[in-house]
Amino acid sequence: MALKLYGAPMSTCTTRVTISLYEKDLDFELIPVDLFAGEHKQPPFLSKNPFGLIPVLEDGDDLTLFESRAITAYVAEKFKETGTDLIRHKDIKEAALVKVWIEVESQQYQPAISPIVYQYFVAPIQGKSPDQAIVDANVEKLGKVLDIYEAKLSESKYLAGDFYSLADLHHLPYTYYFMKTPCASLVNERPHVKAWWDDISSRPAFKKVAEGMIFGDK
Ligand code: GS8
Repeated sequence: MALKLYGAPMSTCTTRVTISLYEKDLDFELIPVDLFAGEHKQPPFLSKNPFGLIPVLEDGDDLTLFESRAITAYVAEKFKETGTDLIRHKDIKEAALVKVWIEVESQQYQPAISPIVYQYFVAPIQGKSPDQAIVDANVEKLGKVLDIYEAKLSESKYLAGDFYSLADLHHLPYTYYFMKTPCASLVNERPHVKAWWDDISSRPAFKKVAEGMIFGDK
């Protein structure tokens, strides 16, 4: 098979890519990388990503990519005529707005939400309880970001406009885990953010991926 994805079904960065592949109705092979055994820090995997992180996508024998957002951009561009148009390739202004909100997710949203998800999902696996100071600081940070989302989503159905795109898709993995934490009210109490979340998380491509998003006993 031409497309090989190295990763793990419960990993947020891996699922960011698998959702994009399902939106495009593509066949691919998911090759599991055993993080607990440290497989990603061993030479065979390091030759694919020298930073020792999943996911990695191989397209044929001559292209190896890492960084989940760069991979989804490649998938969306290479297969732009197939499945959902995730980059608005026919309209340069819409395409630019997609890029803006892709940056917002990576620069504003992820830095605030990921420490919260980490404290509730990863710390317990390491035998620790969630650090409330870290949770509180990031809840405050995320709340401010979500106030901006609430205003934006009261003007358009999705982040970059009235169309679903990579900008929305990139939010799915972390928000999915976040909604299982005691902090989910941050989304639920903002009506436009909540309606957006209900919409994007009910897409068939995501539902398929969410089945494998089981972290520890949650
Ligand atoms: C981050 C990759 C990453 O942190 C991306 O691909 O978007 N910016 C990169 N991968 C994590 C799993 S994320 O679910 C990983 O490989 N962690 C293993 C480790 O840190 O040892």
